[in-house]
Amino acid sequence: MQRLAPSLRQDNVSLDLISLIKTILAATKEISFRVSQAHLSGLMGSTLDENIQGEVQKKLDVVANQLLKDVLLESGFVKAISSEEEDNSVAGDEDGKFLVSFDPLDGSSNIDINSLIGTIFSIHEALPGVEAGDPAQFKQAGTKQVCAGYVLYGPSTMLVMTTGNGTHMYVLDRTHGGYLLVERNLQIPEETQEFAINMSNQRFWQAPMQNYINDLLAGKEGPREKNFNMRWIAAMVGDVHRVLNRGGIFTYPKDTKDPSKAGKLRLMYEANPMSFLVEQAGGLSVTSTGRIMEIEPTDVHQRVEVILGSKNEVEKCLSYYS
Ligand code: AFP
Repeated sequence: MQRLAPSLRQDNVSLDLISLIKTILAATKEISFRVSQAHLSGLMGSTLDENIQGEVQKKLDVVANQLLKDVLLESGFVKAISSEEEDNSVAGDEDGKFLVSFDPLDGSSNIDINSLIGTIFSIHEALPGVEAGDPAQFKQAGTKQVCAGYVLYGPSTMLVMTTGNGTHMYVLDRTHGGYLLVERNLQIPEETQEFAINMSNQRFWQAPMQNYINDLLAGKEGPREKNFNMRWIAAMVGDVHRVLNRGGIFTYPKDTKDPSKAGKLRLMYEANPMSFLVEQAGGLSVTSTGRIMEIEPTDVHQRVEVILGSKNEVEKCLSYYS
């Protein structure tokens, strides 16, 4: 099985970007270890703090964030970072070539039940002429990402990553401590009979999403003339991993549950990196009005509605909005 660096060189990834990716992955190996030991080392449960999104931070959120922040800011490759757990973007090296946005532990409500969680990251090139401390660095669309990926802390620790040459999957081999390539060029099947949505929000959705889901639920006897299955992991990283591996549609639509949030998921460190991975695997990733990766960001913590997965099913869902 191929090791990480040769697989990236095969895709003509620059040495600087390879070094940055290795830096991120060094932190994920430590996070993977800390997650596995959390019960034994007093890292379960919540802190007394909230992040800027008003969510209570888990102890592991804080540890994972600090690990990533420290290695990235010390690396010399990074001009600035933004994280779900940081109020604002954080300046790094003025000469750093890259910007990294990350969700250190996605799905943190799963921590306490030993269920799927993961780290999501997105890399852009830094803007020359814009200072490291200036949040305007991050006002770059998802189409400008040079790398995106996630590490899933499940039964295996898995890396799924793209640098724009397909979406590849790796497994952390604990015998030598590195990630090994297990599948090149994941391809999402165009058709599916599986959907993922938090059904408890049904009454808050807009009419088109209500109608679409009602038709899926009607099964063989309904207009879709086939039965659909439903899955919800409550960690985007786990749901997208399933979609990348066996197809499906995943959505967190706009709802009126909390008028201050247009959608729940965050553009910069959830929706954009997942969109890059999904598109590179032949799927679609959109809002009800357009491609997610074309959104010009206005804020590092901005939220967005997300509909992604198997191409034909995403198009079908969109047809309910037109
Ligand atoms: P955290 O990163 O704060 O744990 O949020 C996880 C998440 O944003 C996303 O990964 C899930 O798809 C979604 O929340 C789950 O939302 P519900 O709590 O509504 O099921």
